[in-house]
Amino acid sequence: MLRRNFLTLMAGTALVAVARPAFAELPKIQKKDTYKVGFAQTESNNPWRIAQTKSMQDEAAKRGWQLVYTDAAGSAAKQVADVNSMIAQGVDAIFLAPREEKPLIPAVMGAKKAGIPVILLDRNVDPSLAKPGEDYVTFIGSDFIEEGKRAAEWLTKTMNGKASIIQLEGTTGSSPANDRAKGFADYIKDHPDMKIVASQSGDFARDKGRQVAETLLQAHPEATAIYAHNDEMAIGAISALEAAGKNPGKDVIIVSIDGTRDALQAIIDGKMGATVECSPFFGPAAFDTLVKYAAGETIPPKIINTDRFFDAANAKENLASAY
Ligand code: GYE
Repeated sequence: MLRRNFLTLMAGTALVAVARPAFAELPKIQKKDTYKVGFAQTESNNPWRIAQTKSMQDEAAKRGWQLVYTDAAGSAAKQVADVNSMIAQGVDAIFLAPREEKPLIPAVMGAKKAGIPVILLDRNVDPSLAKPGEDYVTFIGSDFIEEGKRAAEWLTKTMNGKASIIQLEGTTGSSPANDRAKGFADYIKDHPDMKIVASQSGDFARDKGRQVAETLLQAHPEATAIYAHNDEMAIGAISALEAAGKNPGKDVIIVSIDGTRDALQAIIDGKMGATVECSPFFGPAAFDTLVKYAAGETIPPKIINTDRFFDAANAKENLASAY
């Protein structure tokens, strides 16, 4: 009996040790002419995701690489399973857009254990649980804290330092939702009349954003501004305002993030104030980074995209090239 307990305990210990090999090195990748790579997408319910997927597929086609593409359909658990299936298919490397910061850690560690390098695209994982240069190669994406700050700065100026703000948050537990909230809050801290009166997740989705905005506007009819963590929720908020008999762009000022075609059109129509660009075009940078890594070059822990800013001054001239 005792011995059996001891053996079970040992088996359990061994399992834990295997799940997070503390000292194992970042997997290497051989230099080859073409690769078979995986791209694990989070969901495809918005123009940003569709543009990102197309950018990856176009780049793979251009280089003649094989792309194993999966769509987690909004489920972190499915995304972990998708990565496991890529590992089983023996891909050379995995591009992962981790839907949430913590639940995707097992996927990153599983690939590392299997000797397959991972490059994180657009979203990050919890930095205390997995590290660039150790557990995955690097993170390529925008500076979400900066995006939140830029949105807050524009809103503060436009509202002359006074606003009752409804915040529509992105997917709970995702790095852009966490950091866009933080950047915005950090900026308005120094402006005491800029107040967030309500804040709730709309899961980065248009219809969820509309529903949440509807509820929050009923509870806070005094709101004079909406800060949405992405354009899809901002467009949802426009519908909610109109349904409530309010005039978006006049009664309530909207600022958000992404730079989609619909958002630029809403700016041109005067319904939305501004949007901070967050580029979804990752293909060239993602594939270039893998090639450099295979060549033995040192890859920085973060590769940050440069993003523009759209408002009434430049929305029109950028509409045709928007996604
Ligand atoms: O803003 C949003 C998408 O992770 C940066 O996710 C990305 C965000 C983007 O669904 O529209």
